[in-house]
Amino acid sequence: MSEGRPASAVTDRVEGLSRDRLRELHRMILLPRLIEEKMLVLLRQGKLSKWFSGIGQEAIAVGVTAALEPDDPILPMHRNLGVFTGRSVDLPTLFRQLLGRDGGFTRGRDRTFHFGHVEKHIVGMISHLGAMLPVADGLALAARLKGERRVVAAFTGDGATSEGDFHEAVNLAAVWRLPVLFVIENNQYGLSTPVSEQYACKDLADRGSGYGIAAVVADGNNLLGVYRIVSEAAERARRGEGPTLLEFKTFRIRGHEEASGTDYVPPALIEEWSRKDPVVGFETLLLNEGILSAAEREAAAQEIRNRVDALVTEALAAPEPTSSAAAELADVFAPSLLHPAEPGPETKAAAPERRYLDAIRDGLGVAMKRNARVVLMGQDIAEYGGVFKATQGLAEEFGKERVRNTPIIESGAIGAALGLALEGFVPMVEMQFGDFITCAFNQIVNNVAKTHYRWRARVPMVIRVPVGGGVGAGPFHSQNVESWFTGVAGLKVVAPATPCDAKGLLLAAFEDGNPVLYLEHKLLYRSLKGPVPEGHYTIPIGRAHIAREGDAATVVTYGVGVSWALEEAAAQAARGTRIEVVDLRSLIPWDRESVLASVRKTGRVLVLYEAPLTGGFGAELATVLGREAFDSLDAPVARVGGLDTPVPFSRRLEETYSAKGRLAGALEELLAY
Ligand SMILES: Cc1ncc(C[n+]2csc(CCOP(=O)(O)OP(=O)(O)O)c2C)c(N)n1
Repeated sequence: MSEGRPASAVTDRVEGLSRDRLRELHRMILLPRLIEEKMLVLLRQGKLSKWFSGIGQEAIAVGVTAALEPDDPILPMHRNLGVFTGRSVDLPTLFRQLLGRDGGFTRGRDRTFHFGHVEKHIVGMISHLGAMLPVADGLALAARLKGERRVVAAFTGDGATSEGDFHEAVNLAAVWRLPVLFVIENNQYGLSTPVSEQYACKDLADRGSGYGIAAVVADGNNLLGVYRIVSEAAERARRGEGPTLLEFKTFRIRGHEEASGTDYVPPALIEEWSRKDPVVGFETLLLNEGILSAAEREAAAQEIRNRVDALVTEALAAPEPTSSAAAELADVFAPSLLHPAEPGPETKAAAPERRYLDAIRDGLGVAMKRNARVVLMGQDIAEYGGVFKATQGLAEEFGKERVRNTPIIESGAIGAALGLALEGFVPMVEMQFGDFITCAFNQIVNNVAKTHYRWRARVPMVIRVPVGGGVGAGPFHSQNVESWFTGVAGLKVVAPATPCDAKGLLLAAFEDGNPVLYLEHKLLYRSLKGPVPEGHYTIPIGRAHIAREGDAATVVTYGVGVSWALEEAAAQAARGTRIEVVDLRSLIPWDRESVLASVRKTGRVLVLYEAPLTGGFGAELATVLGREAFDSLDAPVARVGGLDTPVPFSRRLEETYSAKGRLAGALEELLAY
């Protein structure tokens, strides 16, 4: 800055930027400031419920947005209004969104900046800190796979750098040399916690060398400095030189959110940083350089204030959002893209016998051949073929760009898959064991599952989850995870019980165009064989299958439960009792009609599942059947599940745990009722 320069001095360029560009930048930084000032007034008037202020930090959001190309994806956080205004999102819609009115970007489904904007290449945040950082990796990978030179910028606060997702995302970007700029807005507080209680390194940028990537620490209140540094990092990324960790030092002048105040912040710090206000600093530079006059500055501010007032008036006049249950439910999933292509009985009869595991591998190969946008990710899935060998040979056949070993990350892999999905890819993530899906829980239930409902972006994704016990693998390699997810709106859940369904449901999951949890049973991998038609076919998601016909009672089950039920039905048949076995195949959505028809026919039903009894998915089935089939029932709905304990390691103990051992007795009881 050339302070003290005579006002008459006129410069054509500052830091290589033309007068017009500098004046444009001035409006870009002024607009979010003046909108925020208005928001604070509305807050005091009770017309706005909550506001996270970015006042004093605008140079970062504006500098990043201005330095990137319009089609470079940006993932802003809660103080980054400048990204939205910088990308010129439709302001009337934005104001209705900010003020929670009808006609906002999420139509009342989520708050303030929690939305993405496909045309503006903005992927909005969820509340959970850190969660968008691995998504940036996926967006960057998508750009690379498409051969585009786009760069992705992901924002994070200093506090959120303590989250696991931050580390997984930066490490993944480093290992894959992805064009991502991780932009840390270090405003020195995470809610009330000062940075001295958040991390122990001097600068967060120091971590860059630990990840093996470039890192820069710089003044975040200097708009032109931010602009230059981001431009340079973006150029490096476009040249294929990988990600950069950018730490911009700034300060949160106001409270964490307006209601919480700043009592815990030393006043001297606020005073010190108020003197470094980025808007005032930039204006002073422009005035000193003769780029802008005081009168022009005032005129620009007045014009923006008037516009903001009008936008607020218009938004506040809009009604509160309304909807119907049907409309809300309709947006949980994107319309399915699946065109059913079920194999006919002759095809099935002529099909070669294959193991369940081979059917899965076959399905993966067919999916990859049919759609070049299918990308597989997971631990040890490339040359090694996965711990169960479900992906064996695929890296050789389709290349390592599409069959990707990830570091040992679950959350990061799902986040990256979300980024790929948003760019039109169809990612599949293999959980090495279903149990490890807990490490990806947040990404799945909060990020992946809710995206379509919130802002209608399609998320095609398959998460393969090797589940179940019976293999002596103990409490951390044997669990059934379905009930952790079936209560989460936005996820489809399938659980094939046969090799034919394993392939057909997998292909359906790839083609559905929504997130699908595909629960494959480890015990069945090598123990179950059956006909598997060659080539492409699908089994419709949401349709049950009568695995054995009968009239005395119905067993409704899925996954390994189908094998158990068929075994028991065969034993009953030998005694002259015909048990009907309904294989659910899909849990979400589940086929109420077929199950109810069976139960109404037999008048007795037992719901069987491998997971612990209490709170299992079968409890949902039992409730619905108990009510809907009440008039046809000759006995109360029976339910058999695992013991309410962790899955024990010893095989003997696991037999005690397993629902299998209690099935015969429960069925006898049901028949005798
Ligand atoms: C996973 C998670 N934990 C806690 C919170 C609650 N929370 C919201 S913002 C915030 C502070 C964030 O600090 P920082 O990342 O530095 O960003 P800043 O608010 O300072 O911009 C906290 C703790 C959250 N949203 N998500």
